[in-house]
Amino acid sequence: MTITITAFERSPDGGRGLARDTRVRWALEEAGQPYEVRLVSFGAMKERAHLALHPFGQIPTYEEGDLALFETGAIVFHIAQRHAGLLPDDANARARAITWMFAAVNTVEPPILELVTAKILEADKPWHEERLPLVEDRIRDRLKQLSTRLGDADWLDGAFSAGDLMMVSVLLRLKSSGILDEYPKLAAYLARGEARPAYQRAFAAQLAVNTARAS
Ligand SMILES: N[C@@H](CCC(=O)N[C@@H](CS)C(=O)NCC(=O)O)C(=O)O
Repeated sequence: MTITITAFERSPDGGRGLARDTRVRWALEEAGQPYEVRLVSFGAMKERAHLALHPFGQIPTYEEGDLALFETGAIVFHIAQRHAGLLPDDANARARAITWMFAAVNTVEPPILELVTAKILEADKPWHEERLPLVEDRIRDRLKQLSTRLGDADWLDGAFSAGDLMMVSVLLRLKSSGILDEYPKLAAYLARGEARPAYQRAFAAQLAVNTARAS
């Protein structure tokens, strides 16, 4: 059955791989599943046809036969459940990998998104300079804890899993901030994720869309 995902017609990041279709592409690449991409403009995302797929008018979405999904956590989980390579067979290890998926989107991603909001949407506010360090410190709290748990391991719980895929995807947004460099174990973890051939293919695919649009 054909899998179709949606992605930005033109990503605001210009192809740095930060738009969330990249994590879905990555999961599909890890699972060895071919997929098609329907590009949507910001306008089209808010129109009825797309809202039927995604109630919040965002990307990515995932369609496979009668099934339509939104939310990258749910999409990656669905892919990981249906195909080998992203979740361990052992029931307890599988539950722990799923826990890391939730931790990525529910505990680590929120303060990182706050930083994006602070930098992009609040830069002109009189309290911006005062607020920024507070937001950054909240991220540091999480990174310190995450780094301690990771320790010297390659991945969060044994072999690479969908939990790592989501966590690396979330941390990628910090790359340009310099904050990650304060946590060398996490910087190395991120680099390991980025070095995976499946990630490389996913990144190249989204970059091709964005550079084709730009030229
Ligand atoms: N929690 C959602 C977030 C989706 C999301 O924020 N998508 C962004 C692109 S990465 C988007 O479509 N932004 C445009 C908008 O909100 O209008 C998920 O993980 O899928």
